[in-house]
Amino acid sequence: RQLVFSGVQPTGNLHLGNYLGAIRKFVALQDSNDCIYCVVDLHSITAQLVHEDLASQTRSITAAFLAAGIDPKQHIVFNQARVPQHAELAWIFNCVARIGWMNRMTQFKDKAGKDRENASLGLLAYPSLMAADILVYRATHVPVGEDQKQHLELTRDIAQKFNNDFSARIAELGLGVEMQMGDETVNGFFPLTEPLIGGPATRVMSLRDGSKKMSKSDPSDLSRINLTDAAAAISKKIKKAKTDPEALPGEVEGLEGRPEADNLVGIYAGLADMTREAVLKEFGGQQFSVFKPALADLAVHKLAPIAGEMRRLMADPQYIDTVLRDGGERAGAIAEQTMHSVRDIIGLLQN
Ligand code: AQP
Repeated sequence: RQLVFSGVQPTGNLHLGNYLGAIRKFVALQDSNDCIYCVVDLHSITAQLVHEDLASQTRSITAAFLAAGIDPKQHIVFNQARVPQHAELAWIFNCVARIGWMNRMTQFKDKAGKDRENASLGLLAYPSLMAADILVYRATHVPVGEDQKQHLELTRDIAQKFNNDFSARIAELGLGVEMQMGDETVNGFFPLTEPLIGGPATRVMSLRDGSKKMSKSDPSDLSRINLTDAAAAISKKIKKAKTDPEALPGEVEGLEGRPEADNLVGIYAGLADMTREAVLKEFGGQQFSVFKPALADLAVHKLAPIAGEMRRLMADPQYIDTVLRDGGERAGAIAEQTMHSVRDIIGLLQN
């Protein structure tokens, strides 16, 4: 079985991009994998240290995981700060990774903006912590949206450098595992984790601007559909979504150069579990005045039950805390095993 890990930051309302790009995949992967899903609260303080509602947002993301269908008994759901081994491994990875690698990350450039000297050191080291989140469980697969691809590549670079730098020690301690790298079989401690970025909605765009990613931090609420939006708000946002005056094309090639139309078709495909081709087979030649209400109905049909269940769960914060505590204990046991080996590999005294 593969070991799947992924995380979501408690930085605001979850939106359709987070759902289609990540959470829905988390749910689908449960049947045939062991899964660890984490609310990455330590990541959320990299951009803004003081969050008045960090605790309630952490519970809200947990509620979204459960409401979407993640089973916290079969799998592991917890918040990152409960397992200090994430931060410990991140520190070691800060010493493995190079500053140049971090400086090249587009998310850092976007989030730090022009005033880079004033960005937190944590924002620069964010990918190091993300690599630690994944590798402290030696996870083999990570479902994420397209925007996280570069961070996953960096995770592989860190794993590879650690494996190379300590290859003799890993072999001496008998801690290596065989893995396939292209045509070569290598022996390493950390796996070279594979990203799982597939399907029609790996990069859901803003409803107001087809060139910008749908994001929690966009100041315009009309730019995104929040998982907790009421049916009327979902319909209004889709109705107001930016489009062009043309009808929908019959073929996918006809979406080229039409980012807003492409985005709405992708959202429909993601929600209905169809391909873009199949959506256009159904709606090709139709005007947006026909397509948008159909999309709104579909979005309400898929999202309303999740919102209802989230509300029910949020009314019982003690239950959510129990889930996180139990998940934290189980995650911590695995993470400590890895860290015990890592400390031995590096030569840190611990016994
Ligand atoms: N627009 C998107 N389309 C598809 N997938 C997306 N994800 C985020 N936005 C989209 C995926 O959701 C998961 C959790 O994201 P996150 O909360 O950890 O971080 P983020 O990417 O920073 O999310 P936001 O909403 O864009 O927040 P801000 O506004 O703070 O930057 C990840 O797997 C991500 O790929």
